[in-house]
Amino acid sequence: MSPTASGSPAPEAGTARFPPGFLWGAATAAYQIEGAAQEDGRSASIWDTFCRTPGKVLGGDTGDVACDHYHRFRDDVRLMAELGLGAYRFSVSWPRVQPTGRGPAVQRGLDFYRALVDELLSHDIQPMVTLYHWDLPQELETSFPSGSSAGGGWPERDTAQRFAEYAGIVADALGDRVGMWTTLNEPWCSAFLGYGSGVHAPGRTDPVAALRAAHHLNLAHGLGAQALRGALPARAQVGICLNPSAVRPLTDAPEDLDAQRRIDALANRIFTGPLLKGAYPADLLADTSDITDWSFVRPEDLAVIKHPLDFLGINYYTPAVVSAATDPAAPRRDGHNASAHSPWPGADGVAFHRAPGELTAMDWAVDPTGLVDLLTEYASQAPGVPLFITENGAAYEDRPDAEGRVHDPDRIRYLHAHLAAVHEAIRAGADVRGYFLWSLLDNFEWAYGYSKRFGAVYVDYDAQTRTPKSSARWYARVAANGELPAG
Ligand code: IFM
Repeated sequence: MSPTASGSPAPEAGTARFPPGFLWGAATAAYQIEGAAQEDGRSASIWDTFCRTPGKVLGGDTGDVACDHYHRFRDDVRLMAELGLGAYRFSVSWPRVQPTGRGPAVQRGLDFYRALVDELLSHDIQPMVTLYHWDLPQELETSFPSGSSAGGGWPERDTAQRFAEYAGIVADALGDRVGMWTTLNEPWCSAFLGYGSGVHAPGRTDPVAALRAAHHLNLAHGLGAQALRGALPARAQVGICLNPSAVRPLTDAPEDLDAQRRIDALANRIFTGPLLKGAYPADLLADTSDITDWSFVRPEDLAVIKHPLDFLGINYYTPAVVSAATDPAAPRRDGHNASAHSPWPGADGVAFHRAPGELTAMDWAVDPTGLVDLLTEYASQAPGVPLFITENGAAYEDRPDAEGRVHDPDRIRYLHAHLAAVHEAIRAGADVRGYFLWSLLDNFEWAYGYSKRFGAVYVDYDAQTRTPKSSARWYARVAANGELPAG
């Protein structure tokens, strides 16, 4: 997919004008900010359970309170308006609107999202809804159709049907006021971190379950998109947010190129194959044939998954550098929490290396060339499908100074370089329509708890105060001018 580890030349950081109508937004996710975990009929999600499992989340942190956005959303929307955001991407908490993942909806849950959307619209901020950002109702993980051996959750086919039902419920409630919809956020993480390495909820470590989950997430996207189409006005735009990996071989040696091919199959083509071409890649099926015969894929599924996309959301943070493993016992450094279990079924012989570049607080290398590569690659793989960057950003060790201000020059540099990359991809012909900074607020960073701050706005979790960091002010100016200043 991309050149060797040194990457392509860095995009020039000069003044860059973005096309008229380019959407400047920020993104969040329900479990990471809402809190109110036991209120108004919400039930437990797999993340509530995972957080309560000793040793799974740093410091035993939970999303119980998070940023208390459930109660403070009006203030948060006012803040977005002050920052001049044109769009806001948020996710709906499935267990808040359909507590057991089956059956009737809870009106109070839906009312919350209607009120949030109304507040956004009254400030001229376009909502983009994500239906699933990892908070599966626990009940769907725990109880599943009798006779199934998949063990519930995404490895279970029925979960895809349940997702379609839930999609229809949310579309009925918000379809008159939301124009942009995405089905899933980063299905790779749900499948391979949730069921492969087990560093995400529900914490299972079974390669077959991970591959089954990937397929049922693809199917859920297809069935969910059908349900959205059936309920939404024709003007509504329906897409999906992927976190494709810019995979680079350490060297051009054939064994390193083969490592790149394997990871590209598991990170990228396992989703884009069925989504864009209606088939799983032959090399992926061959690489994993010792693990599964893929008989959980029914031929009719593939046409469902290849549902026309109105846009494709791309989440990007850092590239991956891979080689053939010289020492199979060496620790894997693949950008995700260390685990004894691999999130890469069928790729045991692949080693991950630190990409060149400065590191963020996640130990992720700053390398915007990966974003240029992905955008140009996806523009050619999905011709005619507009692209959005639905997440991009960085965690740093932000702290208020003596006056209470938060200066985050590293984040400004990161954002500048990545926006320059977006501009470069647009100049090269990619139809990129908007950019959502991850994240509006500091928030619950999954297995890292509250230890990592990705926000453009600093959150004091005890006082629940919000302080825009200097990057938020910087981003507001870029959004207002539609132009990136010379760097
Ligand atoms: O915080 C996450 C988000 O939920 C999904 N994409 C990556 C972000 C940073 O890790």
